[in-house]
Amino acid sequence: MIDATHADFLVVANRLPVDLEPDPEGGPGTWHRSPGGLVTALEPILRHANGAWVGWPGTPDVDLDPFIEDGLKLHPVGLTETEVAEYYEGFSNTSLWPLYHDAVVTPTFDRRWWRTYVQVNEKFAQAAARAAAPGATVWVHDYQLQLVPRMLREARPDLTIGFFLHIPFPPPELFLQLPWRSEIVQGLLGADLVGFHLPGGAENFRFLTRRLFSASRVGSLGAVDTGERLVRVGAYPISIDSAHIDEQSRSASTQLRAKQIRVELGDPDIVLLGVDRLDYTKGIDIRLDALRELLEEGTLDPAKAVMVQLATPSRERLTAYAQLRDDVERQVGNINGEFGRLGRPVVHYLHRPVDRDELIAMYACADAMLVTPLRDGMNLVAKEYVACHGDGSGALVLSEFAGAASELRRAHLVNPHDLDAVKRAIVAAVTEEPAVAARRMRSMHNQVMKHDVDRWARTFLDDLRAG
Ligand code: GDG
Repeated sequence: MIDATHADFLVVANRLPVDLEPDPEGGPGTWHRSPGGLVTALEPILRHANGAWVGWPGTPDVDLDPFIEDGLKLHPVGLTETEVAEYYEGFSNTSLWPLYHDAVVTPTFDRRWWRTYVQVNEKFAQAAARAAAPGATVWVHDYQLQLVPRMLREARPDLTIGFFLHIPFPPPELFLQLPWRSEIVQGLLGADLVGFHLPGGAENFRFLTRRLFSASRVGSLGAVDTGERLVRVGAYPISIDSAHIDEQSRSASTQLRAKQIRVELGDPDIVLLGVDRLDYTKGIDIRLDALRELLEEGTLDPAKAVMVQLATPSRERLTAYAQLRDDVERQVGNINGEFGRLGRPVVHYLHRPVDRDELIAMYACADAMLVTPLRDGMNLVAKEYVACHGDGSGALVLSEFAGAASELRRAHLVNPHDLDAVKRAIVAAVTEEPAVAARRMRSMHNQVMKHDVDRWARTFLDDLRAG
């Protein structure tokens, strides 16, 4: 058991940075670090600043005391099976997730889910209030916890509170559909600094504070005046651990594995790659449609081009996700049925996570990366691919509707709703003159190397503390 009252810096996120693997014998289970950019970026800050992390351990109905894992202080928030179903799968992922992604799937609004969302946000706020030292800095993350800033401020007015949204903040006309729109905006206004990936999200939020609370007026430096306090609002595009990925991609073992992967794929001339959580916002179906048409019309030769699609399982209990899996797998089956040969499928589809080293080797191997979301807050996959191509090889096809498009301007940018444009972009990516392609890639690589996740975290926290 650790002293739960003394963290000077606190991260509050839906998930802890560890996963509990249950023991089949009924024992206490074992913890595994869940790799991710956020943990990588925040770990050194947590260690040096006497930090702690508040989050759900990922398994329902377990009640755990605060504990230390690999030197990180962790404060688990226990959730019941019903809370997971209503707060996480329901309100977070069936109401907010589709609404914030342009309603590409119709959001469902359910009053019971909302009540559970309020109740669970209260649990997180109370856990944070218990864990924070006097005057501590607290950084709350993402759409599952938008009420926490206000709840925490009410409990602990001494704290400095930041909030960062990892997904897009939607245009006001969509956001205003939400029956609890005022409560959400009020919740966020409990923070001292509210951060979004892009200036557009920050602007949407500022507009809503004026529209919903006419007393608010916009102050200087992008701040909102609530009448009681100034809340700063800004854009902080997240990034990756660029130096580490760059170095790993150049290592002899990665280069060797990348060559092996190409051989395992049948030594094709062209390797196309997609890497996504299996999510309906990611446009996996769009790139498969584009591939199919390019094969049908003979622009791509199935004997020379393959596509690898890594689709990591995600939110599998939700109907929209189960439906998407069926649709994508049918598309893959159709393409392979029509254009594959014995031992030579055109689409190599994996529906399971691969380990980090293998993923980096896949990036290094691919001639073109296809990132075609209908809407995406940032999309780290695009940046990871670019970080793996410091030698100027490769090409990136990137949706204009991914946040990453605002930084990776030299990608083959495309409107994912325009199938012909997606096809043209794929063809351009695999046929461009190598010297021109290398200039594009090097310029994007410079951008990603300069703007890494450490810079993102430090900029946000410096601004938060400067207020
Ligand atoms: C949300 C926002 C925003 C994927 N498959 C495997 C694997 N991954 C890793 C990737 C990447 C991460 O997962 C996915 O990040 P994205 O940014 O692409 O997408 P979301 O999961 O939707 O993230 C997004 C992000 O938050 C951060 O703010 O950019 O817009 O939607 O790092 O590499 N990693 C491993 N095996 C896999 O099979 N090891």
